[in-house]
Amino acid sequence: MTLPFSDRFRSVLTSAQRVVAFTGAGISAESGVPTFRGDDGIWKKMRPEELASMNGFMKNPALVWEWYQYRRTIIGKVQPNAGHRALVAMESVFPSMAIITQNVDNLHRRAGSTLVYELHGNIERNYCITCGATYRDVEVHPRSRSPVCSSCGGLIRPDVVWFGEMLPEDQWEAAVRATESADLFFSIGTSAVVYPAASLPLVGKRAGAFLVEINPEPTPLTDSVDEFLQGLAGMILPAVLEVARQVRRENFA
Ligand code: BV8
Repeated sequence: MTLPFSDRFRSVLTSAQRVVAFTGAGISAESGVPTFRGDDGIWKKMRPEELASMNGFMKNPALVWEWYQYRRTIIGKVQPNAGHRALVAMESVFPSMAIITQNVDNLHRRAGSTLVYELHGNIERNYCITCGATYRDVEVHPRSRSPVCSSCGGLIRPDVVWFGEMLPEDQWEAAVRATESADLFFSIGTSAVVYPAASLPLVGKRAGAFLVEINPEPTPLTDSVDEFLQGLAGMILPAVLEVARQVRRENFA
């Protein structure tokens, strides 16, 4: 697939040294994982505050567990797609490549990406809200409110960041450092509305990165980017990879 990339973008692909790919639910859509806010979005039916907040969890832990088990079932059946795989291949094209993801589906790691910062946690991990004991797989019994901790009897919750909760400090600080030193920053498959994660693209641009957005539709970020590649990540990222290999081969031949 040949795309009309601008000369500026081609020149940046030729010289880029430190690349960041900031991703949202859209990069997993072609794997079959529903997004949050799209037409098929999982938040079309339920209010996010009910499902992705501590208040919502304490009010109805069974409903929140039902939602996360539903998402775990979907994620357990899907595979990384061509978009995830192109980002893995870019690790051998650019000297430094970091993934900063808002996704909790672990698909970047399963695809083989080696440097992944998870800003909103990981759906494969759980912990006890009382003693902090961590759990991988938990059994959710239909009639129980929530799985409970075998050590202290506290409620177990998914290890994801809910609304009103701080992002994991180590992941956030490392993501900001990578963003501030990037010379090429991709914002891929995100509606760019959830903060503080959504502040990263402009932090990168202000620090000097060439800012590229990949999305089938415009977002609040689109007017500020240097290159808007309108389309599906699974189509566009392999094309970006191909052009990057070609221009760097020509340039370093
Ligand atoms: C916090 C749980 C601080 C995990 C989620 C300003 C500063 C700081 C905070 C705020 C602020 N303003 C408001 C806030 C509060 C809030 C917030 O941002 N609210 C928004 C909605 C207004 N932020 C928070 O609460 C954060 N915490 O700030 O704490 C604090 C705390 C205490 C005291 C003081 C301060 C926590 C945010 C994390 C919330 N957790 N989910 C889970 O279950 O997954 S949010 C949820 O949205 C997911 O995590 C998801 O990752 C995130 C972003 O969504 P997207 O990934 O962008 O997905 P979406 O469906 O929206 O868009 C998909 C896009 O893909 C679309 O554009 C579509 O066109 C595109 N697409 C579709 N198909 C494709 C595609 N693109 C490419 N290819 C395709 N094939």
